[in-house]
Amino acid sequence: MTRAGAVPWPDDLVQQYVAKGYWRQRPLGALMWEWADAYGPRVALVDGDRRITYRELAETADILAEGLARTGLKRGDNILVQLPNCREFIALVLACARLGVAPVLALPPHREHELTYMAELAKVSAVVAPSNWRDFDHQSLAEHVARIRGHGCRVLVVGDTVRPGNVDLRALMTATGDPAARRHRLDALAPDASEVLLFLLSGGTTGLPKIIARTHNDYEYNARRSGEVCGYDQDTVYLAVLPIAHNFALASPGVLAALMNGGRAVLMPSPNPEAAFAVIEQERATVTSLVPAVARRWLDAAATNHHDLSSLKVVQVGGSVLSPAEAQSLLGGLGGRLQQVFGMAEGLLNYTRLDDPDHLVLTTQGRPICLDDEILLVDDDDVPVPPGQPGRLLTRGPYTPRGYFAAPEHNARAFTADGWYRTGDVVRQDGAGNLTVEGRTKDLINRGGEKISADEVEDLVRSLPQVADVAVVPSPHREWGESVCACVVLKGGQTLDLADIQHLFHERGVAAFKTPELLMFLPALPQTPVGKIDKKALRKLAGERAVPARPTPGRARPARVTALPRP
Ligand code: OOB
Repeated sequence: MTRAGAVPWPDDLVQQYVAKGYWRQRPLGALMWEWADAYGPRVALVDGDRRITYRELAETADILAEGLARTGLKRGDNILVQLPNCREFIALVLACARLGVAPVLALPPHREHELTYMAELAKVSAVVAPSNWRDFDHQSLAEHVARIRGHGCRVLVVGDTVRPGNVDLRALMTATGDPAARRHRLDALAPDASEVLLFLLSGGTTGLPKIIARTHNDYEYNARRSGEVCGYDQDTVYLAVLPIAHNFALASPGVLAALMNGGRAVLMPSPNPEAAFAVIEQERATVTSLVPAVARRWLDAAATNHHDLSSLKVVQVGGSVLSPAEAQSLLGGLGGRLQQVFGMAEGLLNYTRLDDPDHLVLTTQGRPICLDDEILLVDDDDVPVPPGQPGRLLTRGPYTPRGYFAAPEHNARAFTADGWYRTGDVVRQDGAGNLTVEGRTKDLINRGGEKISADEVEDLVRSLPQVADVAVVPSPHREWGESVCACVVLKGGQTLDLADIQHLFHERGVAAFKTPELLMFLPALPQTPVGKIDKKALRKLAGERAVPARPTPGRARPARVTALPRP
């Protein structure tokens, strides 16, 4: 069964990937029981004071799978999942894998704007959300999204106050009955490994985010091979502080590889350093993954830290640029060995290796995990650049899908005719294959690892009646690396401030992290000789007006408004 909208790999490559052992042709739900059979009584997941063994996890996932089936979900269905890092998240992904139901992994900060779009794009049959999270009523939002989606879309809630009409997900996780019989019944429902396991969200380059269908085969390899490269074994204790809805924390190598190897995944709801340090000490965490923005916070906090972090063997950093100077301070700063990671929800993963010399760990973002990851660096005309020169990175491989889900027009631009994915990153490759990220051509803002499409923000700002034209560019930010800067041309006699934009974004239900933090007024947007908006010039202007770090993330933003003289 293939989902309409998922783009398959060419047949000859499918055969090759299977023959080479990349694709195991086993659905993840079956592998889950392999892990449970091998490591049954060992602790698989830690979530607060809850410790869940491999056997409990597999049995719970099975119980939940049958519970989901009772709500009407079946093989081939998609569901929208918006959960923070918690045990229910993992149990749900595994339960879905058992049934051939594919979760679309939304992020906790997403709101109506993103969720309604994804629900429709993936034609979901249910929305799963916490009842409340960080003072936000997700249950009401999920109800709203399900109503707009229609088609009998159900609401499944994780939390203590599940309203009538909605399904209590935790109630679906308890049942009596013979686990072996249940396992047998579910084995009979197993999907094919070539089917979609889950959907990851792309930062996207134009408009609203695209979703990426990852199959059982390719995503299992993504996690398994990452685990091999990163030395995962039974002693691995992976601390998940970044959202596990992201590929990085979920499967690069993340939670999934910890589970595959008989290790342990410790789930935390936020990357707050004080809380994380206490948990590292308590759980003797051996590895964690951070974005540079979080790594910087951890380094600051480490100066006054009294917790024992000596168990940390590896600190992975990826998701956005880490300068060599920052990498240097991370080499010993948090105890563990630094490992740079350059990855993407679209597939290709690069890691510096644990035995690489320091100079590679400091100056490169590593090399691909698979011999069959194809790397091509090209110029603006798609002509390969000479070795050692920076170029636009194109890639293909056994865990890089050949297109976004249900996005044929976008795919025509984002992929070449012969299936290369245009990453939008500009990189250099050394003789040994190591990549260094030098920049990007895609029009987005990378705010602390969260990717924000300039286009999407521009469309929203342009809808304000005061705005004649707008271009959105990154502005350097001490804390996030980049922040969103809106360069606005006002209509005659109009005024605007950041509060107006914030109000609009709030009204439209846009994830807060996309809201511009810096506003610049221009008499006209600068243009390139061919008449395109000159974003390079705007980035330079925005760069001269860096936003200071905010004391409390997510709270009031500093209203930095800059009026520029007429050029
Ligand atoms: C990870 O995945 P995404 O999908 O959120 O973002 C991918 C993009 C890359 O194309 C690149 O532009 C940027 O994020 N990026 C980096 C980077 N790692 C990712 N830019 C510079 N240096 C790096 N080390 O971000 C992701 C997925 C799996 C593992 C790690 C990161």
